[in-house]
Amino acid sequence: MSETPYILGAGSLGLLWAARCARAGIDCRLILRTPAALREWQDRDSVLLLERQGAVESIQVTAELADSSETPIRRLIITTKAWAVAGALESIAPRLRADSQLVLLQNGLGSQQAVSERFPTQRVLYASTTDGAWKRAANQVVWAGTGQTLLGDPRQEPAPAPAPEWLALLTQAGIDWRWEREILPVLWLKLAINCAINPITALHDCPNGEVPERAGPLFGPLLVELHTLLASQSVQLGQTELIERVHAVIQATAANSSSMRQDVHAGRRTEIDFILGHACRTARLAGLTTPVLDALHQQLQSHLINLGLPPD
Ligand code: KPL
Repeated sequence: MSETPYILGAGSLGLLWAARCARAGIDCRLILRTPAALREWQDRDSVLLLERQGAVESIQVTAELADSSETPIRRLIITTKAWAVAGALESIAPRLRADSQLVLLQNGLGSQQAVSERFPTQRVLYASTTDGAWKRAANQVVWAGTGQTLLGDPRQEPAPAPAPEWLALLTQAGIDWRWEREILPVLWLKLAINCAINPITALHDCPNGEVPERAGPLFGPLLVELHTLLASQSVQLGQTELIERVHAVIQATAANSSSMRQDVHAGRRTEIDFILGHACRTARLAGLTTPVLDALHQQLQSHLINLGLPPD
């Protein structure tokens, strides 16, 4: 059976993982969205530039379109933005088989569950990564920081399943990853951290380090609401621990621009609906009252509309 991993989504993370796989000798394929993007890629001799601490490495990566061939795809890593997952997967769906396995690397929550529902026979894994990268050009990625990737299978029935063996390819690529028996609490915690940081950075156009000061007196109540939300989703974490985790991320990434601020700067659709939107909807369904979270969501939506960006 073909173990060739395909990477769907040529954003910063997709390029980074493609580069890391290819430089380790893994035969991976990058799936591009348009014929123009593929032509451009091939005009550059299929060379992907990986930049790290000022040094640039040229790596050959084969790219194709979803409908370039009928070869079945059995290992698919999806690295698109959360709002692009459904459309991107429809384009590749004819090449998936019942035994195909999908790895989802999106921010927030909501897009993952939609994929699990759309592809009920395939094994769909969820992941969360702290790998840092940004795209300098269509074929150039800057590797800003080595993080860790947590992967897991959200299906717990009939019993939590072990990691599939093909994930050893990630180890071969030098990707630091760990199998999580319960991946949903990991994604919920990441979502809570993103709810606390990303909207404030987008609203105030500030780096992560300025978040507590810019958020002002509502920051404490926001974290309390996020803790209540996590508790309603069976995430076992004390309130103080959540507050400490949020502040630790703010400190560790103080000089960074959050992904949402980067999206706004690039005039790109943000992942607001998969972060704040999902948090507010889940709070409603759980019967919680979250006035600070709701107000933040509305404020951010108005801000995005004023900038000419979609509010979802
Ligand atoms: O994940 C992030 C993001 O920007 O989306 C944080 C943790 C806020 C780091 O920037």
